[in-house]
Amino acid sequence: MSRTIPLRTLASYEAADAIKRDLRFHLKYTLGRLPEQATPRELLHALSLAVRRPVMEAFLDTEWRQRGAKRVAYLSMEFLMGRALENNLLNLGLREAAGEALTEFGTELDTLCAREQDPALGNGGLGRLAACFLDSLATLDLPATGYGINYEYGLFRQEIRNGEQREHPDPWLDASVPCLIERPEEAVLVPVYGRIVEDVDARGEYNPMWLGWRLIVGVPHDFLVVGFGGSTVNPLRLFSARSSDDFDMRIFNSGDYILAMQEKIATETISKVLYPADDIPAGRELRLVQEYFLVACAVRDILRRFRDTGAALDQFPAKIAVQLNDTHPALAVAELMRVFIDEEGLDWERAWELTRGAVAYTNHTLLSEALEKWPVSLLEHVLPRHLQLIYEINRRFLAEVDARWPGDDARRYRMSLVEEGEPKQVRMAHLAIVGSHSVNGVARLHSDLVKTQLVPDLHDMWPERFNNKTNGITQRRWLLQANPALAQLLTRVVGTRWLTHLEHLRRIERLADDPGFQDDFTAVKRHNKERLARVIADTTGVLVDPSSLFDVQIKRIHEYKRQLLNVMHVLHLYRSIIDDDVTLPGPRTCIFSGKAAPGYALAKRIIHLIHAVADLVNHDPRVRGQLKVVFLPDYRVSLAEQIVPAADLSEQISTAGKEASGTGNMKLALNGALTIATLDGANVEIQDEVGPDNIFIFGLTVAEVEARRRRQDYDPRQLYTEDAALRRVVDAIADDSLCPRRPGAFSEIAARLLVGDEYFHMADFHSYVTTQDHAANEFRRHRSWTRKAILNVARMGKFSSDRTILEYADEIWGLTPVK
Ligand code: 26Q
Repeated sequence: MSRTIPLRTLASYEAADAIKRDLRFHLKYTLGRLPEQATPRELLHALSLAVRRPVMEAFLDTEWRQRGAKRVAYLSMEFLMGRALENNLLNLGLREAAGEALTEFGTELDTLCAREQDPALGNGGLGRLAACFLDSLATLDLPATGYGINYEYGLFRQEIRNGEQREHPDPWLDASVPCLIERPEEAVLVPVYGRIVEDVDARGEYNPMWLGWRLIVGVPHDFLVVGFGGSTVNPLRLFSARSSDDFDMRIFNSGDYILAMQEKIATETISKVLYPADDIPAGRELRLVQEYFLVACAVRDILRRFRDTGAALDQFPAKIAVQLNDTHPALAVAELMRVFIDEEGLDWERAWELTRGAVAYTNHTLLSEALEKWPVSLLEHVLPRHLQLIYEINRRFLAEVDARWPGDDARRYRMSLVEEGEPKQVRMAHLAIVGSHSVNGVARLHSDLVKTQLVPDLHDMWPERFNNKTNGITQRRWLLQANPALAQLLTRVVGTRWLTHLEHLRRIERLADDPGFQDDFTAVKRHNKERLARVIADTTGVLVDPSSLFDVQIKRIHEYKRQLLNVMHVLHLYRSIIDDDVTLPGPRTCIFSGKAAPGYALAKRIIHLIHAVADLVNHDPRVRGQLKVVFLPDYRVSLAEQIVPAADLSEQISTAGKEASGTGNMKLALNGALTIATLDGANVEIQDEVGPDNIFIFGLTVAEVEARRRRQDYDPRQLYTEDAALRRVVDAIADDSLCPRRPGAFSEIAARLLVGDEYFHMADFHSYVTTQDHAANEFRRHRSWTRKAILNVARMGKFSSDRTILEYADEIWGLTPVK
């Protein structure tokens, strides 16, 4: 007879009691409710407040311990944190205790946690990476502050109406957010606009004055990031833009009340909304002001902290590492120079040494259209002094280029920070690279392409600056929190060490063929698929079969990510069933989720197309349940947490050379999905880790894509003519049968495929279909599939963001843990 093991320690009973006590306290004295009358929303609020006690204790203790230690400032326009409460409970080891404390309120912890709104202060991969990094930094006891903007409106909410995306505002601050602590005492002042008056100082040295600026107040709000184990709690410092009362009073006093109010509103607009595009940078003045606002607030906060330590200014790079999450905060280079020169009175060489010594830059994209450039005229209008400094940085830089390659005007032209043309623009990636001591890509392949394709001239000049840091994800959120059933199974077999040492999961390799373990693993997957099937039924009304192959593509909608190739495959399966009487190896459920940038018309068309195909396939009785297509609206972190654990097949099918890394690929594989992928981004390294037998690779390689582009002989129409299956699919998109009431709705999509097909859908179609067919057959060999899935989980150790962060800390930041 097996005896139940007493899992709960005395400490956990005490913890439950403490939470219960604080929960009652906050219900009564913060929210004014008797426990019996509390609504679920109030309970959630009170529980979040109760959890603040241990969080604050650890935070204050962390600040004390970290004083004087070197710190990284992680500057990012986006942080996609996801829900905080459950994550904090798990990292504090209080999840059980909180569940226990809630029993007397007749509520389940899960239901309560599910009511929390996602803070969606990011678009996608880049923002979520920043959030995983903060989790790892705190878990590894590394001193770090995240710096970002406290957008009043996060990424828009997506609604689907008649198959099309509609955007709605996401006023996440409407509900009181107990995870944010306002710090009005630490507000900073930021000047923008105005003009430069040339002048000389008492010693006769050039001393320009920046006059007539408008003043913005940056009010910090700390979002506390609890590391696993709860000993280190680091701040994510988010700034809200407020107008300066002192400043506005001058206008109020001059009698123009309306003008004063207008100025106030304009200022507060700066932190109003996150730009919802992650492709073509909107060259909008408001975005530039947002970027500068972040940089200026962060730099002031960094320097205030630095001065508090009493260290001399030449210690700056020894005490501070500034990491730029893409070029969005690249103005930090100019801002640091401005502060060092104009405010601290350093000479240029010294200021440059301190700046370059501290700053490092991460690149996240190779798409040339996605590289940030700002018109010189706009910079001059918004940041006149910074433009002067950028010109001086460029003058000195080009002098170095001339010295190294005399007379090579073409090179000089390519390398300049300023792109000649109409309009003249500043290349932010060049500014970031010239002003940094480290430049990294986010996967091995990507980092190589940064060197050879994106900025080969800069790499020629400073090869030692360039390095790779392959992305990672935190297993605490993406396995422990998202997939409790699998987490429990793994812990039963190998213990809890994987929570901080993901490579420890290697130990389940020996069980990959063990029938008992396989059955448990299968039961977990089944459980997660049933859970997702309920979500699908509730949100879309479509009933799906949990024993079908769950084929999942979840990410932003983009041409280069090729959701369209996936849809083409679905149409191919459908037509084969209907026209050719084909029977699939087994039923398949194709699951899509993702948002399109509101201004990206073609991406929105693709969402519409997915819905049209879903409508067709799901309602045709001839399909006999072999194929279902669903689109889950409003993709966000909390929805990903429900989809990822239930996936069998992970779609990572970007055109080779376009996806910098991808991180969804890692989340899905860690949760036991097999990957169907091109050799792009981190997929290459995932294959290295799991082995070629445990992943489905297809399609053109980077070299093959490049060869076709170079030869300029890619002819999608020829493929259309020669391949009957492909022709049938393209015709189905083109011929209006999918949109009888909206003739022509998809004709542009078909036209793109036939003319140009920039992302090589047509070229990869055949290889993709063949590989999908292979995957479907493999899925029916249940034992062998499960073995592969287990090996995927076992071999994801490299893709923990803990590993990534340790590399950044050792090789870029020179940071050591403070325990
Ligand atoms: C820039 C200027 C103006 C407005 C918007 C933007 C903007 C905003 C967001 C440009 C790009 C982004 C986001 C990019 C992004 O998410 N890139 C992804 O980064 C991930 C983390 O490194 C990678 O895994 C993905 O491959 C990459 O696409």
